[in-house]
Amino acid sequence: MYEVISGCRSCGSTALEPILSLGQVPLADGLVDPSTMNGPDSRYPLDVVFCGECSLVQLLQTVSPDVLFDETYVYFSSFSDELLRHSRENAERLIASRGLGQTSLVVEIASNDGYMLRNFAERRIGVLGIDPAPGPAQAAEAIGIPTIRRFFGTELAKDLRAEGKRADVVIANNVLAHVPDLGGFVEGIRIILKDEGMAVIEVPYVKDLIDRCEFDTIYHEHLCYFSVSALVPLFGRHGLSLNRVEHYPIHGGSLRLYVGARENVEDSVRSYQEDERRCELTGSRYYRDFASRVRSIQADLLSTLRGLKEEGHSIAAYGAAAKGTILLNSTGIGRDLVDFVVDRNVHKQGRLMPGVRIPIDDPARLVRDLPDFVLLLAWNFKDEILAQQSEYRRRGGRFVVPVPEPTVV
Ligand code: JHZ
Repeated sequence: MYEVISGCRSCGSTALEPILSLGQVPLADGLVDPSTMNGPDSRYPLDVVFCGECSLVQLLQTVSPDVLFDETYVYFSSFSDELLRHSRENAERLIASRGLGQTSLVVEIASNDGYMLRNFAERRIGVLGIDPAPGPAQAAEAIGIPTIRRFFGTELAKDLRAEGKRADVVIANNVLAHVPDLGGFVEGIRIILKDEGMAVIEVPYVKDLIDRCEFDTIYHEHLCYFSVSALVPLFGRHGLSLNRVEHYPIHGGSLRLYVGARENVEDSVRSYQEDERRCELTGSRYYRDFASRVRSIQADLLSTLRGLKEEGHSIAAYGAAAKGTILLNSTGIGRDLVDFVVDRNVHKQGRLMPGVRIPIDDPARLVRDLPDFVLLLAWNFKDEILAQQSEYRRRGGRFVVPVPEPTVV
Protein backbone atom coordinates (compact mmCIF):
# COMPACT_ATOMS: atom_id res chain seq x y z
CA MET A 1 0.00 0.00 0.00
CA TYR A 2 2.99 2.33 0.23
CA GLU A 3 6.50 2.61 -1.16
CA VAL A 4 9.71 3.89 0.38
CA ILE A 5 11.81 6.23 -1.78
CA SER A 6 15.42 5.31 -2.51
CA GLY A 7 16.50 8.80 -3.58
CA CYS A 8 15.44 12.45 -3.29
CA ARG A 9 12.07 13.22 -4.90
CA SER A 10 13.62 16.20 -6.68
CA CYS A 11 17.29 15.55 -7.47
CA GLY A 12 17.57 11.77 -6.94
CA SER A 13 20.42 11.98 -4.41
CA THR A 14 20.59 9.16 -1.84
CA ALA A 15 22.00 11.54 0.83
CA LEU A 16 18.77 11.56 2.85
CA GLU A 17 19.04 12.40 6.55
CA PRO A 18 16.22 11.65 9.04
CA ILE A 19 14.55 14.67 10.71
CA LEU A 20 11.40 13.40 12.41
CA SER A 21 9.32 10.26 12.76
CA LEU A 22 5.65 10.59 13.67
CA GLY A 23 5.22 6.84 14.06
CA GLN A 24 2.39 4.87 12.48
CA VAL A 25 -0.57 7.12 11.71
CA PRO A 26 -3.79 6.74 9.69
CA LEU A 27 -4.38 8.67 6.47
CA ALA A 28 -5.11 12.27 7.41
CA ASP A 29 -8.19 12.71 5.22
CA GLY A 30 -9.39 9.11 5.54
CA LEU A 31 -12.48 10.02 7.57
CA VAL A 32 -14.31 6.88 8.64
CA ASP A 33 -17.88 6.12 7.62
CA PRO A 34 -19.43 4.39 10.64
CA SER A 35 -21.87 2.45 8.45
CA THR A 36 -19.17 0.68 6.45
CA MET A 37 -16.21 0.45 8.84
CA ASN A 38 -14.80 -2.91 9.74
CA GLY A 39 -11.58 -3.58 11.62
CA PRO A 40 -9.14 -0.89 12.73
CA ASP A 41 -8.11 1.91 10.34
CA SER A 42 -4.96 1.28 8.30
CA ARG A 43 -1.86 3.00 9.61
CA TYR A 44 1.30 3.89 7.75
CA PRO A 45 4.74 4.99 8.94
CA LEU A 46 5.37 8.75 8.62
CA ASP A 47 9.05 9.71 8.43
CA VAL A 48 10.53 13.03 7.31
CA VAL A 49 14.02 13.31 5.76
CA PHE A 50 16.28 16.10 4.46
CA CYS A 51 18.16 15.87 1.16
CA GLY A 52 21.80 16.78 1.74
CA GLU A 53 22.20 17.56 -1.96
CA CYS A 54 19.30 19.90 -2.91
CA SER A 55 17.98 20.60 0.65
CA LEU A 56 14.42 19.39 -0.07
CA VAL A 57 12.57 18.20 3.04
CA GLN A 58 10.35 15.25 2.16
CA LEU A 59 8.59 12.10 3.29
CA LEU A 60 10.28 8.73 3.07
CA GLN A 61 6.99 6.96 2.32
CA THR A 62 4.66 7.36 -0.66
CA VAL A 63 1.06 6.22 -0.31
CA SER A 64 -0.53 5.87 -3.76
CA PRO A 65 -2.55 8.96 -4.80
CA ASP A 66 -5.36 6.60 -5.90
CA VAL A 67 -5.76 5.67 -2.23
CA LEU A 68 -5.48 9.25 -0.95
CA PHE A 69 -7.79 11.05 -3.38
CA ASP A 70 -10.58 8.55 -3.98
CA GLU A 71 -14.35 8.96 -3.58
CA THR A 72 -13.95 9.26 0.21
CA TYR A 73 -11.83 12.43 -0.12
CA VAL A 74 -14.05 15.16 1.30
CA TYR A 75 -11.77 18.19 1.62
CA PHE A 76 -13.76 21.06 0.08
CA SER A 77 -11.89 24.37 -0.13
CA SER A 78 -15.01 26.55 0.07
CA PHE A 79 -15.65 26.06 3.80
CA SER A 80 -13.22 28.78 4.88
CA ASP A 81 -14.14 32.41 4.33
CA GLU A 82 -10.49 33.36 4.79
CA LEU A 83 -9.35 30.99 2.04
CA LEU A 84 -12.08 32.30 -0.27
CA ARG A 85 -10.98 35.89 0.37
CA HIS A 86 -7.30 34.99 -0.13
CA SER A 87 -8.15 33.26 -3.44
CA ARG A 88 -10.36 36.07 -4.71
CA GLU A 89 -7.63 38.65 -4.07
CA ASN A 90 -5.14 36.46 -5.91
CA ALA A 91 -7.53 36.11 -8.89
CA GLU A 92 -8.25 39.84 -9.05
CA ARG A 93 -4.57 40.70 -9.04
CA LEU A 94 -3.89 38.17 -11.79
CA ILE A 95 -6.77 39.43 -13.96
CA ALA A 96 -5.38 42.96 -13.74
CA SER A 97 -1.65 42.21 -14.00
CA ARG A 98 -1.97 39.66 -16.83
CA GLY A 99 -4.70 41.56 -18.66
CA LEU A 100 -6.93 38.46 -18.73
CA GLY A 101 -10.09 38.55 -20.83
CA GLN A 102 -12.56 36.38 -22.70
CA THR A 103 -9.94 34.87 -25.02
CA SER A 104 -7.61 33.92 -22.14
CA LEU A 105 -7.36 30.49 -20.56
CA VAL A 106 -6.74 29.92 -16.85
CA VAL A 107 -6.00 26.30 -15.94
CA GLU A 108 -6.10 25.29 -12.30
CA ILE A 109 -4.52 22.04 -11.15
CA ALA A 110 -6.28 20.68 -8.05
CA SER A 111 -9.20 22.98 -8.68
CA ASN A 112 -11.22 21.27 -5.93
CA ASP A 113 -14.80 22.60 -5.73
CA GLY A 114 -14.15 25.57 -8.03
CA TYR A 115 -13.37 27.92 -5.09
CA MET A 116 -10.72 29.75 -7.19
CA LEU A 117 -11.77 29.44 -10.84
CA ARG A 118 -15.23 30.85 -10.11
CA ASN A 119 -13.56 34.26 -9.73
CA PHE A 120 -12.36 34.10 -13.35
CA ALA A 121 -15.50 32.44 -14.74
CA GLU A 122 -17.64 35.25 -13.27
CA ARG A 123 -15.68 37.65 -15.53
CA ARG A 124 -16.19 35.34 -18.54
CA ILE A 125 -12.50 34.42 -18.64
CA GLY A 126 -11.90 30.90 -20.01
CA VAL A 127 -11.27 28.36 -17.24
CA LEU A 128 -10.39 24.70 -17.00
CA GLY A 129 -10.19 22.79 -13.73
CA ILE A 130 -8.24 19.58 -13.19
CA ASP A 131 -8.97 17.45 -10.13
CA PRO A 132 -9.14 13.67 -9.70
CA ALA A 133 -11.23 13.72 -6.47
CA PRO A 134 -14.83 12.94 -7.57
CA GLY A 135 -16.70 14.81 -4.80
CA PRO A 136 -15.05 18.24 -5.13
CA ALA A 137 -14.91 17.94 -8.97
CA GLN A 138 -18.63 17.33 -9.09
CA ALA A 139 -19.26 20.38 -6.88
CA ALA A 140 -17.14 22.50 -9.27
CA GLU A 141 -19.09 21.32 -12.28
CA ALA A 142 -22.35 22.11 -10.50
CA ILE A 143 -21.30 25.79 -10.43
CA GLY A 144 -20.25 25.73 -14.09
CA ILE A 145 -16.52 25.07 -13.83
CA PRO A 146 -15.48 22.48 -16.46
CA THR A 147 -13.30 19.96 -14.64
CA ILE A 148 -11.13 17.13 -15.95
CA ARG A 149 -11.14 14.31 -13.42
CA ARG A 150 -7.58 13.11 -13.88
CA PHE A 151 -4.24 13.39 -12.12
CA PHE A 152 -2.05 16.06 -13.71
CA GLY A 153 1.36 15.20 -15.20
CA THR A 154 3.13 15.15 -18.56
CA GLU A 155 0.57 12.78 -20.05
CA LEU A 156 -2.45 15.00 -19.39
CA ALA A 157 -0.46 18.11 -20.32
CA LYS A 158 0.42 16.59 -23.69
CA ASP A 159 -3.21 15.59 -24.29
CA LEU A 160 -4.35 19.14 -23.58
CA ARG A 161 -1.70 20.65 -25.80
CA ALA A 162 -2.67 18.24 -28.60
CA GLU A 163 -6.20 19.64 -28.29
CA GLY A 164 -4.73 23.11 -28.79
CA LYS A 165 -5.12 24.13 -25.15
CA ARG A 166 -2.34 26.28 -23.70
CA ALA A 167 -2.70 28.41 -20.63
CA ASP A 168 -2.08 32.10 -20.05
CA VAL A 169 -2.08 31.34 -16.35
CA VAL A 170 -1.66 28.00 -14.57
CA ILE A 171 -2.71 27.99 -10.93
CA ALA A 172 -1.53 25.20 -8.63
CA ASN A 173 -2.30 25.82 -4.98
CA ASN A 174 -1.41 23.24 -2.36
CA VAL A 175 -0.79 20.50 -4.86
CA LEU A 176 2.94 20.51 -5.71
CA ALA A 177 3.68 18.88 -2.38
CA HIS A 178 1.10 16.17 -3.08
CA VAL A 179 2.68 14.76 -6.23
CA PRO A 180 4.86 11.63 -6.23
CA ASP A 181 6.25 12.41 -9.72
CA LEU A 182 7.47 15.90 -8.93
CA GLY A 183 9.49 16.23 -12.15
CA GLY A 184 6.59 15.04 -14.31
CA PHE A 185 4.27 17.57 -12.70
CA VAL A 186 6.63 20.51 -13.26
CA GLU A 187 7.33 19.33 -16.83
CA GLY A 188 3.55 19.18 -17.38
CA ILE A 189 3.24 22.82 -16.31
CA ARG A 190 5.89 23.80 -18.84
CA ILE A 191 4.02 21.88 -21.57
CA ILE A 192 0.65 23.58 -21.07
CA LEU A 193 1.96 27.06 -20.29
CA LYS A 194 2.12 29.56 -23.17
CA ASP A 195 5.63 30.87 -23.84
CA GLU A 196 4.68 34.17 -22.20
CA GLY A 197 2.38 32.53 -19.66
CA MET A 198 2.77 32.45 -15.90
CA ALA A 199 2.32 29.67 -13.36
CA VAL A 200 1.22 30.82 -9.92
CA ILE A 201 1.88 28.16 -7.33
CA GLU A 202 1.26 28.16 -3.58
CA VAL A 203 3.06 25.83 -1.20
CA PRO A 204 3.31 25.78 2.60
CA TYR A 205 6.73 27.21 3.54
CA VAL A 206 9.01 24.76 5.32
CA LYS A 207 10.61 27.57 7.38
CA ASP A 208 7.23 28.41 8.94
CA LEU A 209 6.59 24.72 9.58
CA ILE A 210 9.86 24.35 11.46
CA ASP A 211 9.90 27.74 13.24
CA ARG A 212 6.30 27.43 14.46
CA CYS A 213 6.49 23.70 15.01
CA GLU A 214 3.50 23.00 12.76
CA PHE A 215 4.26 19.27 12.87
CA ASP A 216 0.62 18.28 12.27
CA THR A 217 0.85 19.62 8.69
CA ILE A 218 3.12 16.64 8.02
CA TYR A 219 1.04 13.81 6.58
CA HIS A 220 1.00 11.32 3.73
CA GLU A 221 -0.65 13.74 1.29
CA HIS A 222 2.26 16.15 1.76
CA LEU A 223 5.27 14.45 0.23
CA CYS A 224 7.47 17.58 0.11
CA TYR A 225 8.06 20.65 2.36
CA PHE A 226 9.51 23.39 0.21
CA SER A 227 12.09 26.14 0.61
CA VAL A 228 12.99 28.61 -2.16
CA SER A 229 16.48 27.07 -2.26
CA ALA A 230 15.03 23.65 -3.07
CA LEU A 231 12.51 25.03 -5.59
CA VAL A 232 14.89 27.00 -7.83
CA PRO A 233 16.78 23.91 -9.13
CA LEU A 234 13.53 21.92 -9.43
CA PHE A 235 11.98 24.44 -11.82
CA GLY A 236 15.33 25.00 -13.55
CA ARG A 237 15.59 21.32 -14.50
CA HIS A 238 12.36 21.71 -16.51
CA GLY A 239 13.12 24.94 -18.34
CA LEU A 240 11.15 27.09 -15.93
CA SER A 241 12.35 30.03 -13.90
CA LEU A 242 11.18 31.01 -10.43
CA ASN A 243 10.81 34.75 -10.98
CA ARG A 244 9.08 36.07 -7.86
CA VAL A 245 8.23 34.90 -4.35
CA GLU A 246 5.62 36.31 -1.97
CA HIS A 247 4.75 35.18 1.54
CA TYR A 248 1.19 34.78 2.88
CA PRO A 249 -0.12 33.66 6.29
CA ILE A 250 -2.59 31.12 4.80
CA HIS A 251 -2.25 27.50 6.01
CA GLY A 252 0.23 28.47 8.72
CA GLY A 253 2.57 30.30 6.29
CA SER A 254 2.77 29.78 2.53
CA LEU A 255 4.87 30.92 -0.40
CA ARG A 256 3.29 32.11 -3.62
CA LEU A 257 5.66 31.36 -6.49
CA TYR A 258 5.52 33.10 -9.86
CA VAL A 259 7.08 30.86 -12.45
CA GLY A 260 7.57 31.31 -16.20
CA ALA A 261 9.41 29.96 -19.21
CA ARG A 262 11.00 33.41 -19.58
CA GLU A 263 13.69 34.17 -17.01
CA ASN A 264 12.98 37.41 -15.19
CA VAL A 265 14.21 36.77 -11.65
CA GLU A 266 13.23 39.51 -9.22
CA ASP A 267 14.99 40.49 -6.00
CA SER A 268 12.46 38.63 -3.86
CA VAL A 269 13.86 35.26 -5.06
CA ARG A 270 17.45 36.24 -4.31
CA SER A 271 16.53 37.64 -0.94
CA TYR A 272 14.78 34.40 0.10
CA GLN A 273 17.77 32.38 -1.08
CA GLU A 274 20.17 34.59 0.89
CA ASP A 275 17.99 34.45 3.99
CA GLU A 276 17.73 30.65 3.80
CA ARG A 277 21.50 30.36 3.42
CA ARG A 278 22.11 32.79 6.29
CA CYS A 279 19.83 30.93 8.68
CA GLU A 280 21.24 27.58 7.46
CA LEU A 281 17.91 26.21 6.27
CA THR A 282 19.91 24.70 3.42
CA GLY A 283 21.72 22.42 5.87
CA SER A 284 20.37 19.70 8.13
CA ARG A 285 21.43 21.61 11.27
CA TYR A 286 18.35 23.79 10.99
CA TYR A 287 16.19 20.74 11.60
CA ARG A 288 18.25 19.20 14.40
CA ASP A 289 16.07 20.15 17.38
CA PHE A 290 12.74 19.95 15.53
CA ALA A 291 11.89 16.42 16.69
CA SER A 292 12.51 17.27 20.36
CA ARG A 293 10.42 20.46 20.09
CA VAL A 294 7.58 18.40 18.59
CA ARG A 295 7.79 15.86 21.42
CA SER A 296 7.68 18.61 24.00
CA ILE A 297 4.56 20.24 22.46
CA GLN A 298 2.88 16.84 22.34
CA ALA A 299 3.73 16.09 25.99
CA ASP A 300 2.61 19.56 27.05
CA LEU A 301 -0.68 19.30 25.17
CA LEU A 302 -1.42 15.84 26.49
CA SER A 303 -0.79 16.87 30.08
CA THR A 304 -2.90 20.05 29.64
CA LEU A 305 -5.86 18.05 28.32
CA ARG A 306 -5.46 15.31 30.93
CA GLY A 307 -5.30 17.95 33.65
CA LEU A 308 -8.54 19.58 32.41
CA LYS A 309 -10.24 16.19 32.27
CA GLU A 310 -9.12 15.31 35.80
CA GLU A 311 -10.58 18.61 37.01
CA GLY A 312 -13.92 17.41 35.60
CA HIS A 313 -14.02 19.56 32.45
CA SER A 314 -15.53 18.39 29.18
CA ILE A 315 -13.48 18.80 25.99
CA ALA A 316 -14.51 18.91 22.31
CA ALA A 317 -12.43 19.82 19.24
CA TYR A 318 -12.94 22.16 16.27
CA GLY A 319 -11.96 21.25 12.68
CA ALA A 320 -11.93 17.74 11.20
CA ALA A 321 -8.85 18.91 9.31
CA ALA A 322 -6.21 16.60 7.88
CA LYS A 323 -3.81 18.11 10.40
CA GLY A 324 -6.30 17.24 13.15
CA THR A 325 -5.96 13.53 12.38
CA ILE A 326 -2.20 13.79 12.76
CA LEU A 327 -2.29 15.88 15.92
CA LEU A 328 -4.75 13.55 17.65
CA ASN A 329 -3.16 10.27 16.59
CA SER A 330 0.51 11.17 16.95
CA THR A 331 -0.08 12.81 20.35
CA GLY A 332 -2.34 10.04 21.66
CA ILE A 333 -5.46 12.17 22.16
CA GLY A 334 -8.44 9.85 21.91
CA ARG A 335 -12.09 9.62 22.93
CA ASP A 336 -11.03 9.40 26.56
CA LEU A 337 -10.17 13.12 26.30
CA VAL A 338 -12.19 14.56 23.42
CA ASP A 339 -15.94 13.83 23.19
CA PHE A 340 -16.60 15.07 19.66
CA VAL A 341 -15.16 17.18 16.83
CA VAL A 342 -17.15 19.85 14.98
CA ASP A 343 -16.68 20.96 11.37
CA ARG A 344 -18.66 23.15 8.97
CA ASN A 345 -18.04 20.79 6.06
CA VAL A 346 -21.31 18.85 5.81
CA HIS A 347 -19.51 16.03 3.97
CA LYS A 348 -17.38 15.44 7.08
CA GLN A 349 -20.26 15.50 9.57
CA GLY A 350 -21.48 12.04 10.62
CA ARG A 351 -18.06 10.50 9.99
CA LEU A 352 -15.30 9.67 12.49
CA MET A 353 -11.77 11.04 12.81
CA PRO A 354 -9.44 8.30 11.49
CA GLY A 355 -7.63 6.15 14.03
CA VAL A 356 -9.01 7.74 17.17
CA ARG A 357 -12.59 7.38 15.85
CA ILE A 358 -13.97 10.57 17.42
CA PRO A 359 -17.36 11.50 15.89
CA ILE A 360 -17.69 14.66 13.75
CA ASP A 361 -20.69 16.94 14.19
CA ASP A 362 -22.07 20.35 13.24
CA PRO A 363 -20.40 23.40 14.92
CA ALA A 364 -23.86 24.40 16.26
CA ARG A 365 -23.34 21.69 18.86
CA LEU A 366 -20.81 23.85 20.69
CA VAL A 367 -23.42 26.36 21.83
CA ARG A 368 -25.90 23.55 22.45
CA ASP A 369 -23.66 21.29 24.58
CA LEU A 370 -21.31 23.99 25.89
CA PRO A 371 -18.21 21.82 26.39
CA ASP A 372 -15.85 23.61 28.78
CA PHE A 373 -12.90 23.54 26.36
CA VAL A 374 -12.46 23.14 22.61
CA LEU A 375 -9.17 21.94 21.16
CA LEU A 376 -8.62 24.01 18.01
CA LEU A 377 -7.43 21.49 15.43
CA ALA A 378 -7.85 24.01 12.57
CA TRP A 379 -5.51 26.46 14.34
CA ASN A 380 -4.60 28.03 10.97
CA PHE A 381 -8.08 29.59 10.88
CA LYS A 382 -7.94 30.71 14.51
CA ASP A 383 -9.14 34.29 13.98
CA GLU A 384 -12.00 33.25 11.70
CA ILE A 385 -13.18 30.47 14.01
CA LEU A 386 -12.88 32.45 17.26
CA ALA A 387 -14.90 35.28 15.72
CA GLN A 388 -17.51 32.83 14.46
CA GLN A 389 -17.73 31.18 17.90
CA SER A 390 -18.18 34.42 19.85
CA GLU A 391 -21.47 33.16 21.33
CA TYR A 392 -19.85 29.97 22.66
CA ARG A 393 -17.01 32.06 24.10
CA ARG A 394 -19.43 34.62 25.57
CA ARG A 395 -21.06 31.77 27.45
CA GLY A 396 -17.74 30.84 29.02
CA GLY A 397 -16.34 28.34 26.48
CA ARG A 398 -12.59 28.39 25.97
CA PHE A 399 -10.30 27.24 23.17
CA VAL A 400 -7.02 25.35 23.53
CA VAL A 401 -4.72 26.34 20.63
CA PRO A 402 -2.10 23.58 20.20
CA VAL A 403 0.68 25.22 18.15
CA PRO A 404 3.22 26.88 18.25
CA GLU A 405 2.71 25.99 21.92
CA PRO A 406 -0.43 24.92 23.77
CA THR A 407 -2.31 28.06 24.86
CA VAL A 408 -5.79 28.59 26.34
CA VAL A 409 -7.76 31.53 24.91
P1 JHZ B 1 -7.80 23.11 6.66
C1 JHZ B 1 -5.96 21.03 3.75
O1 JHZ B 1 -5.55 20.44 4.96
C2 JHZ B 1 -6.13 20.05 2.63
P2 JHZ B 1 -6.43 20.54 6.28
C3 JHZ B 1 -4.89 19.69 1.92
N1 JHZ B 1 -4.34 18.46 2.43
C4 JHZ B 1 -3.78 20.67 2.03
O2 JHZ B 1 -2.81 20.53 1.33
C5 JHZ B 1 -3.80 21.71 3.08
O3 JHZ B 1 -5.12 22.09 3.40
C6 JHZ B 1 -2.95 22.88 2.78
C7 JHZ B 1 -13.17 23.39 8.75
N2 JHZ B 1 -13.60 24.73 9.09
O4 JHZ B 1 -8.32 23.80 5.48
C8 JHZ B 1 -13.00 23.14 7.28
C9 JHZ B 1 -14.77 24.90 9.81
O5 JHZ B 1 -15.43 23.91 10.14
O6 JHZ B 1 -7.05 23.88 7.64
C10 JHZ B 1 -11.94 22.06 7.26
O7 JHZ B 1 -12.54 20.78 7.39
N3 JHZ B 1 -15.14 26.16 10.15
C11 JHZ B 1 -5.26 19.52 0.48
O8 JHZ B 1 -7.61 19.64 6.14
C12 JHZ B 1 -11.11 22.35 8.49
O9 JHZ B 1 -11.91 23.15 9.35
C13 JHZ B 1 -14.45 27.26 9.79
O10 JHZ B 1 -14.84 28.36 10.13
O11 JHZ B 1 -5.55 20.34 7.46
C14 JHZ B 1 -9.88 23.15 8.16
O12 JHZ B 1 -9.01 22.38 7.41
C15 JHZ B 1 -13.24 27.07 9.05
C16 JHZ B 1 -12.41 28.25 8.67
C17 JHZ B 1 -12.85 25.79 8.72
O13 JHZ B 1 -6.85 22.05 6.15
